[in-house]
Amino acid sequence: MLSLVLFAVCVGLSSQQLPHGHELTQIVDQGFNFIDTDKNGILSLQELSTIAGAEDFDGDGQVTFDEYMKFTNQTAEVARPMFNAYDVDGDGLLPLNHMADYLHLMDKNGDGQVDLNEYEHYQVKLIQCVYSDHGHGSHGHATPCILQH
Ligand SMILES: [Ca+2]
Ligand SMILES: [Ca+2]
Ligand SMILES: [Ca+2]
Repeated sequence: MLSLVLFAVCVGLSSQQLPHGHELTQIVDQGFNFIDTDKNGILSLQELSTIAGAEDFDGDGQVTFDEYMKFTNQTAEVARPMFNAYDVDGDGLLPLNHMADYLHLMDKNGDGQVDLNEYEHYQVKLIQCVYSDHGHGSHGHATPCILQH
């Protein structure tokens, strides 16, 4: 089970057209700055958990697709591929208690925190995977974009 942090990334995506290069990096950086509430250039588990909790509007400990769309303020077309990438078991729910696992995925050097380079590396690859699959005949969870390091 991955998680929910990336939703912040979707904030910069206004259509299904995939930004790339510098433009994509800028969007990813915006997501990083959004999550990094104390602005120390590092994402802690607490910061990731805070953002994930903000998506859970009804406070039931899980983020549904409707909650995800509401948080990212995106259309279903844009939000769905990214939501599906997080929802690896396909039950339509993203539990909030998997943030540590998610941090671990991005934390390449294993210091328990995510710096900008680690975040950029993971998010750019994820976005490219998610949106390059979209519209090419894959349905739902046929091609989950789960990145290991
Ligand atoms: Ca921070
Ligand atoms: Ca919820
Ligand atoms: Ca790290």
